[in-house]
Amino acid sequence: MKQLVLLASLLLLSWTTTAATPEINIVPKPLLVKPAEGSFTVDAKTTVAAGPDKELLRVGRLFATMIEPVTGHNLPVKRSSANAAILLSVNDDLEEEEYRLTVTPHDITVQGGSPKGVLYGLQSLRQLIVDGGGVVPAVEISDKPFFGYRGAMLDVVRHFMPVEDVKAFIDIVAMHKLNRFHWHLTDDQGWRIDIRKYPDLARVGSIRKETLFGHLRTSSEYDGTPYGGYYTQSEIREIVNYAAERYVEVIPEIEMPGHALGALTPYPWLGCRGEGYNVWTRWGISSDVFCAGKETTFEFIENVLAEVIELFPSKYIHIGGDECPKARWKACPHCQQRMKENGLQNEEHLQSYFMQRVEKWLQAHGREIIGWDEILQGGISKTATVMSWRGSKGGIAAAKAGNKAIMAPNTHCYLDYNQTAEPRYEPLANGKYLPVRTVYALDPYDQLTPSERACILGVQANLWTEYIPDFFHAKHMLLPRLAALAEVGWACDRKDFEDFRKRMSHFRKTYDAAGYNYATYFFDGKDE
Ligand code: TNX
Repeated sequence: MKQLVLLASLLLLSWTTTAATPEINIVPKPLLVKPAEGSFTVDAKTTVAAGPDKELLRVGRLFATMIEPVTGHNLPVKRSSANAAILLSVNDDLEEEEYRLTVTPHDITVQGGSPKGVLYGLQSLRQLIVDGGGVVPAVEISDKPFFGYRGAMLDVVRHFMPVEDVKAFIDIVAMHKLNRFHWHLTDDQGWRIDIRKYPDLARVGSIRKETLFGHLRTSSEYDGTPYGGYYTQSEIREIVNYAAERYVEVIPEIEMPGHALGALTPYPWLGCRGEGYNVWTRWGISSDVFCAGKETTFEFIENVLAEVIELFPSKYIHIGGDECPKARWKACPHCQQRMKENGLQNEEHLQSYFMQRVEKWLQAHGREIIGWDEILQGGISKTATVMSWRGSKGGIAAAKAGNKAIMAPNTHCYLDYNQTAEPRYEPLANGKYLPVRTVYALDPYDQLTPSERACILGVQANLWTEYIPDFFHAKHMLLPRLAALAEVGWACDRKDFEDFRKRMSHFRKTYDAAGYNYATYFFDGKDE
């Protein structure tokens, strides 16, 4: 009996000690978390020591501004300091994006395989600081991402986002430990990047006469107000730098051969009919596309891309390839002639010719292409990377063919879709239903053998903005679903939805501290 009582009290003791250990709640879920005794308080007296590395000094300063809402002032960041409490360093034994975060009652050390890894460690620390109001539980964390490509796309065509908003989007991307910003810059509803050789792209192609009011399926009302906006080359450089400082690579998308009215309107010779184009005022898919027969089209595209690669140092350039109706090509003598000369059996093969020709040009200039999954139709080169959007099947087919693929299926990654099953309580959105749970459930390796899995570079969330008029609303669509996608990308091997739900109730405090507008359906249990 005595023994039993002893056992019971021992059990109780161990239960109470575990219960007393403060929880470590970080999104995306870290690889290893080892709680320890005690805590460290970050306050106005805390200093950061970054060592001799200039880059770490910069990362330290970035961190200081991120936690300002909690500390109330910008923590001093120094090379070394006797009373430094947060110590940053690069540890060459770690992988580039890997980090180790150790909190003891005396200090906090953040080691990364590179300054990028250190920043990821600091993003985790930021969450702990916010969650505890400055009191950080002692802990040892070892963490690294599952996928190398973790992206988010922003469509600035359907609705234009000013430079400051694009920067805020990049901050959000970095906060979620994502590392790619796919920037959708051209489409039927506008051309948003200044190209020096073709000034009318920005001057004329960026403006539409008016915009559809309401939903595409039910409305034929227009707002009667001209709408436009574009980025100058110096603004583009500023944004690319801003992203690079947060270890986010910007991948520009220049759409072709479809979604091209932004270019055809100022330069009608780019289309098969050669006249009668207007920057679109509706959403959807226009049947007017780049003419694939005329040499002048390719000359134009190469000249545009020559300026694009000057502005964007990214390894990949996205060249679209989606939703290209073939009606104009069927009726175009130039396109038909091109098909005959090149032995192309049908218009799908002509599209394939188009994409492969542009890919070759980019390759000759040291870049690789990404295209939407339609680039599989009519044949694809070995070197193209497929972005799967019409479900996962395009990505699966690409991986089975040995092509690299990025999973961004609309079934899981389209953050323009509704967030609840009751759209009437939500602002106007696309209409399809995509709650946090479904984003979280994405399995990027679905139906793939271990060797095919190596072709999956990672995942991406897409924010199309037909129904997103401004960045305030964009945040409502992004957050918290982007966190679910981030966990798929970072912690695919350790997903657990109920655990995610619990951690999110803490992570939302970091959204609050940053002043972000986010959707609350998921937190209130109202999204399913
Ligand atoms: C499909 S995804 C599109 C976009 C739309 C989106 C709306 C893709 C490659 N094309 O042009 O904005 O659906 O959800």
